[in-house]
Amino acid sequence: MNSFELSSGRISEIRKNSFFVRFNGQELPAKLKGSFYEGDPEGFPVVGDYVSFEYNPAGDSVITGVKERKSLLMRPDQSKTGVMQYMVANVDYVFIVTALNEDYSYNRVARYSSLVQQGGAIPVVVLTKSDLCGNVGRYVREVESISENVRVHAISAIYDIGLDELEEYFEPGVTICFMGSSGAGKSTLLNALTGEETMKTGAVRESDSTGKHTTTHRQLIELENGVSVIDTPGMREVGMAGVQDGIDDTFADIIELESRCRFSDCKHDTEPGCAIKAAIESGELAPERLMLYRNLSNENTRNYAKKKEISKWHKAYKKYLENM
Ligand SMILES: Nc1nc2c(ncn2[C@@H]2O[C@H](COP(=O)(O)OP(=O)(O)OP(=O)(O)O)[C@@H](O)[C@H]2O)c(=O)[nH]1
Ligand SMILES: [Mg+2]
Repeated sequence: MNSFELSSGRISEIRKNSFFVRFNGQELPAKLKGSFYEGDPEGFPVVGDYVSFEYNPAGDSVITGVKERKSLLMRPDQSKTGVMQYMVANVDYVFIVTALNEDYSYNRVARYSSLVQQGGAIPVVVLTKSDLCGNVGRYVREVESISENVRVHAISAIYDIGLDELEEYFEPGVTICFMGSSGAGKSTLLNALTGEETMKTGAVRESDSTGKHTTTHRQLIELENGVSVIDTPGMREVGMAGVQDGIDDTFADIIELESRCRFSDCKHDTEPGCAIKAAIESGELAPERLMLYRNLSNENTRNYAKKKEISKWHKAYKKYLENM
């Protein structure tokens, strides 16, 4: 390839403002073309993006464009400013990795499932450390009860239990992203599945079973079988913002029931002909699932309002600067 020829590759890693582009089995260091900084933050490349770039054999190549995305996962910034953080793109499956100890949370699985479906990927809950749990079946059933759109597998990476169930996802051309809390066993699972020490792993604190952020940045690895995997650092919080469709997909049965209420604006309170109340009475719908659906939706609406407020403020400030 000649220097400065336009090629296309895939973003494998981002460290501060240094980008790495995977091209022909190499990782090329790259920078962004200046115009990216004037555009929308959503247009910035993230790990997993396919990009066009000008090759520079002697130094940084220059990323000139981002190709259309098949999926894009995002979450609200942790500092609760209402700004979105774009995480990974072009992922087919997200392994929502949750350990079968104090890490396990019904609520968090629903949150991950919502953001994954919002982004256009398929959520697969992987319950790890099954060797430490005496009642694996109970947790599998509980995850299954959260959403009919979520798949679930219980595994032990250390004792090689259940790993064969995950093979069906490893089809050539597929991209799988591993997400979950620090210490949940994402990197250990990745190593077990690839049969080599691809990622560093770390011990967890005994006091609360959580990890110490052994993996510090997102990284895309291309395996020999043509599958790409993305390991990510542990996430502490999964806030809800801009993911109402994803929440509705997770709780698709509730949306379906609502459509059967006699009144289209039914509050499921005292209205006659309420399908939600009838489903709770018959035991078809668990009241705690309805509560979870409402809580996640309310949080999503609150954060969205905050985001709009910030963008209004941003625009006003820009106008003020322009008129100075
Ligand atoms: N008993 C048991 N321990 C496991 C299993 N999988 C992982 N571990 C242990 O859990 C600890 C954390 O594993 P990691 O793979 O580093 O966790 P991680 O999710 O990658 O954590 P971060 O990189 O910090 O986000 C390590 O001590 C692993 O040996 C398992 O299936 N069973
Ligand atoms: Mg890790």
